[in-house]
Amino acid sequence: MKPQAVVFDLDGVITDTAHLHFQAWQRIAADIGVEIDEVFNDSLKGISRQESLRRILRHGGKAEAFGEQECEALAARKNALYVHSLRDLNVESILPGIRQLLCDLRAQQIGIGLASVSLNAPTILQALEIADFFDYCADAEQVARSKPDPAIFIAACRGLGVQPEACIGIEDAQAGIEAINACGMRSVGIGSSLTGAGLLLPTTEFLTWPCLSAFWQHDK
Ligand code: B16
Ligand code: MG
Repeated sequence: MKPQAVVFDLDGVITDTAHLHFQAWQRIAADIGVEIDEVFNDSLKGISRQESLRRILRHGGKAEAFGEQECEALAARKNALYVHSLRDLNVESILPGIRQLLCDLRAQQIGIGLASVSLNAPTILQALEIADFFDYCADAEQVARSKPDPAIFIAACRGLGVQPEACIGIEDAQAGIEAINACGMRSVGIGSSLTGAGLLLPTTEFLTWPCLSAFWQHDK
């Protein structure tokens, strides 16, 4: 027995752009008198751009300080900084083990999907030169609710033409693990501080096809 598909999160699973998001948000936050640190940044992982801004404003006691248009302008400035910082991304920016896993999944004829809330996901996959591996990438623009809502994972499974129960989802964020579990997929967490993952691996180096296959069969 094999899973019919594996659905990947992007940031933190395929490549590590969390520090680039952080640097961009830190600049924007500083401009409006809000201080954020790496610990706070952890709570933004897997969270959409607009929701991240709302959390930053709340964190700085400025939840009501900006109108809708000003928020859109702040988010657009953050994105411009972030996109600029992506210029150095290349094939070497793929996290350890991921390329091999994509090759093995393909050899096993297992569907490969993406469930990232990043609107920059297509650009990033192209820069990493792995876009062709993906059978379906859920479009974050069409998903109104951020993780932990399962909508983005459900959209990925639907696009792949498989039931969530027949799939594995891989995430590095707590909100993402909750999203995977909520739609009945089997969850694999990357990191040390996640709760509720069906399988927890310290880094992507441990994320291999034999490991996923054993998890699937053991958990069945
Ligand atoms: P963008 P993921 C998420 O990616 C990031 O973890 C999160 O920090 C970011 O705010 C979000 O993408 C939106 O990204 O501003 O590029 O649309 O983990 O879902 O792959
Ligand atoms: Mg992530």
